[in-house]
Amino acid sequence: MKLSSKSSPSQPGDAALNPVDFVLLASQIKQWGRELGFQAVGITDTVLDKDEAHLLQWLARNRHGEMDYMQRHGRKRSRPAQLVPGTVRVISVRMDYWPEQGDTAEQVLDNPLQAYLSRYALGRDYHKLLRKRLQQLARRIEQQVGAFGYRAFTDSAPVLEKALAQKAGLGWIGKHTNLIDEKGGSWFFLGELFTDLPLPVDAPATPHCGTCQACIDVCPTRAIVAPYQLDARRCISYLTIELKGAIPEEFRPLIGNRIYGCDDCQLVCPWNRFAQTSREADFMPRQQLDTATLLTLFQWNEQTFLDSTQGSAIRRIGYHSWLRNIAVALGNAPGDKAIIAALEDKLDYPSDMVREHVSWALDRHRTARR
Ligand code: B12
Ligand code: SF4
Ligand code: SF4
Repeated sequence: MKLSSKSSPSQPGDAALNPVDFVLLASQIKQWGRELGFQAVGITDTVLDKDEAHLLQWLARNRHGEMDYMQRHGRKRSRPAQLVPGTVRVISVRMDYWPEQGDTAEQVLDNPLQAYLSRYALGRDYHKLLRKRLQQLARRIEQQVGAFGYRAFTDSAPVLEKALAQKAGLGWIGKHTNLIDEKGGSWFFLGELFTDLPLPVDAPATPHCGTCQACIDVCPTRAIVAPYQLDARRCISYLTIELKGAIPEEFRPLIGNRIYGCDDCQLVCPWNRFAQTSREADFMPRQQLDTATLLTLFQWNEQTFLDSTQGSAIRRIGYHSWLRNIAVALGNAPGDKAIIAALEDKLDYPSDMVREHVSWALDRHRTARR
C-alpha cells in the first residue's frame, strides 16, 4: 500500500506556487472535519512505541483468540509508515453513533425476551460512511494545497486506531480499552487519514479513569482481566461477532440476551453521561432492531436475514452465527411454550453448530423445569 498522490490542476493555493502555512492548514482541516460531521479531529505523528509493546504482549498471550488478522501484518499495525510508506502524520477523526432508540439499552437488557444488539450496529454499516467523509476531507485539503499523499482508513486495515487517536488528543483509552472523550463519552467510531503533509501535532489526551473500575466490575464474562487489558476470548463482542464456531459453554449463561456485541462496560461508564445522540440518519435503528424480541428474530429465515441486514454490519456474521447467538439467548430466557416450540423447530437444522446450541438451550429449559 502506498500513499495515493492525486494530481490535480495547479490552482492559487497549490503548494508548488505558494509555500503552505501548515499551522493554518491544521486549523482549517479541523474546521472542515467538523463541517463534514466529525465531532473531533486531531493530528499526531507516527511513533507508537509503548502501544506497540502492549500489542505484542497481548498477541503473545493469545488474547486475540481466533482473530488471526490481528497478528498477520508484523509491525505494520503499530508503525504507520511501514503500512503506508511516506506517512509522517495521521489525522484522526471521531464520529458519534449513539442512535435514537424506541427502547433504551437498559430496558432491553432488563427484558430477557428482547434481543440486545450493540447500539453501534442498529443502523447502517459505518465503514462506508466514514470512509466517504474522510475522502471528502482529503479532497478539501487537496483543493487548498494541491496534490498530496493520503490514505483513508476506518477499521479497514492494520492500524492501532485508539492509540493514534489518544496521541492526537481525541481522548484516552479507558480501563475497558475503549477511547473516551471527556466531553463526549465513548459512543463513537474512529477513522483516520494517513498523510505525507508535515502538519503540527496536537497534545495527547490524558487519562481520567482515576480510581473508578465500574467497567471491570460490571463485565458479565470478566473479560477485562486487568485495567486496560481485555482478553478478547472472554468478551461477548468477540464471542457473538468474531468467533466462527461454538461459543464455549462456560460463557453461554453469562451472555444473557446479547445477540450481537455488548455495550455493558460503556453503559456503566460515568463519562457517557456526556454523550450526545448522533444526528446521522445512517445510524438510526433499522428493522426495529431496537425493540425486537428474540423470537421474532429467531424466526427470520435465511432470506429474511439477508434482506433485513442488507447494508448492515450484522450481515457479516452470517445466518448460522445469527441463529447460534439467538439460540443461546433463548436458552437464557424464561422457557415458555412458544420459546420451546421455536427451539424444537430448529432441532433438525442442517448445521451441526446451530443444532448443538439449540440442544443446549432446550437442555437448560428441561433442567430448569426439574
Ligand atoms: C480487535 C478489535 C476488537 C476485539 C478486541 C478489542 C480490543 N480491546 O482490542 C473485540 C472483538 C473484542 C472488539 C470489541 C469491541 N469493539 Co472493536 N476493534 C478491534 C480493532 C479491529 C483492533 C483493536 C486493537 O488494536 N486491539 C489490540 C489491543 C492490544 O488493543 P487494546 O486492547 O485496546 O490495548 C491497548 C491499551 O489498552 C493499552 N494496553 C494494553 N495492555 C496494557 C497494559 C497496561 C499495563 C497498560 C497501562 C496499557 C495497556 O495498549 C494497547 C494498544 O494501544 C479496532 C479497529 C482498529 N483497527 O483499531 C476496533 C475498535 C477498537 N472497536 C470498536 C468498537 C466500537 C468495539 C465495541 C464497542 C463493539 C461492541 N459494542 O460490541 C467492542 C468493545 C469491547 C471492549 N471493551 O473493548 C471501536 C472503538 C471506538 C472507541 N470509542 O474506542 C474501534 C476503534 C473500531 C472503530 N474504527 O471505531 N473489538
Ligand atoms: S463489551 Fe461486554 S463482555 Fe466485552 S468487555 Fe465490555 S462488558 Fe465485557
Ligand atoms: S467505567 Fe470507570 S474505569 Fe471504566 S473506562 Fe469508564 S471511567 Fe474508566
